[in-house]
Amino acid sequence: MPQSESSRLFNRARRVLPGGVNSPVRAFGAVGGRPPFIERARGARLHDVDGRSYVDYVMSWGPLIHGHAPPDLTRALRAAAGRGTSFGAPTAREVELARLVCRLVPSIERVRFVNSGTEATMSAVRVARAATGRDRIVKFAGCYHGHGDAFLVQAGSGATTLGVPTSPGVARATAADTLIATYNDIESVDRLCSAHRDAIAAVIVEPIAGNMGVVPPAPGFLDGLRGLCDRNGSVLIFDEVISGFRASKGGAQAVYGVTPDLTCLGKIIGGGLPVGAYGGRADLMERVSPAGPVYQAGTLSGNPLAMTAGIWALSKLSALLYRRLDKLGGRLANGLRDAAREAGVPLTVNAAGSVLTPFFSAGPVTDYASATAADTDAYAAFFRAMLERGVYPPPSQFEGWFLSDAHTERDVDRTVRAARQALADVRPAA
Ligand code: KE4
Repeated sequence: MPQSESSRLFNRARRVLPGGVNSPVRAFGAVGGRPPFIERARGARLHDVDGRSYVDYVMSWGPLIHGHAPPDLTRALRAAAGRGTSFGAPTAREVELARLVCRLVPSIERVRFVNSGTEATMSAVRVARAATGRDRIVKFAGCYHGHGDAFLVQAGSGATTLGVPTSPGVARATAADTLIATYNDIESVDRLCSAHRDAIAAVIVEPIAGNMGVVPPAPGFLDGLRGLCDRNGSVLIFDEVISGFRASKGGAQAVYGVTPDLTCLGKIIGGGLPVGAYGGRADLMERVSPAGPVYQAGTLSGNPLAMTAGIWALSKLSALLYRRLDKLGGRLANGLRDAAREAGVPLTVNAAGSVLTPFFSAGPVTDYASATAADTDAYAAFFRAMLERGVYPPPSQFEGWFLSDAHTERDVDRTVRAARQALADVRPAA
């Protein structure tokens, strides 16, 4: 059989890009096979260079809540590009997006735009360390906050997917300042606060975990973190890079009614262009240069094209959109549950509105240990069978399936039909 164009491109890619990709999980290392190279996308569909199309549930790992290439967004970007792609100087658009963010997320009194979620979380931790004069942070096993050194300790997402939750190259002293707690186990955090009293600058948490697969917070967990941080004088950082503007217009903090001191944002805030942001209490954020001494900078921060896309994406958020996405997410989650029950395959589907994860496990899945007990070989077989049937889920058991306003009930029903067939291919671990 002649070599596919994707395969030819992958061979060329691996001679110049480590693993042939610019982000590890894209290489399909955890699910087998070779990744299709994408030529274009529109709505909920990806089209690869070999003429195949797929219903997309990666959606660029979360940013595309309105779908791929919405016509009025691409029109706005064309016009913006004609006015210049980058100035390295203040623009009205970055003020407009900042005002939008502060209005949608009231805990954010000041915000700084950066170019990725990684930059956002790195910078938020720097502010917390400066404000408290402390060095240690608490993160949760299985949570992923980008590839900053301090976070690559028992990290989720691709780090877990590829079997390196704690990355080589992270200095021992850095790793020593990162304390690990168990998600949904407030006692594990309390023990760390007692053992490291007055040394913990911040607790950083995904308020709805998405990087061990989707794991919602247990009742009282987020409130418990708020109370421990208040008692311990630590900064509570919500990493809402996934849940921001996904869980609701105000993110997970609006859904659960818990107010962090700092919030990290990404993905949806850039409408598919590279934007991250961190923000929160004015007394903390006014420490950031040039208002204060905590240095943080970026050549392309506040980039006018990215600000244009972010303004468009946030301006299109509506109560109707979230009602529709929640309904679609429930349809898909229940469809997958029914398909697995009919196939006799143990499957636990964790869902949070329009993002969900089918774990190949009898469940429940409430933390990193129960998530990583899932049958990743079964997920890989299921993934390959879905891809063959024109459905593109995330190439990892430990990621979320994202829906968008471009997905339809027909897409979801087609996905569930494909899942019924694909589950017949899955041989659950004996
Ligand atoms: P980026 O630096 O990738 O923009 O954001 C890092 C980040 C921070 N916080 C959370 C909660 C995140 O989920 C992420 C990035 N998410 C992964 C997918 N779960 C990005 C995909 C990839 O690494 O290729």
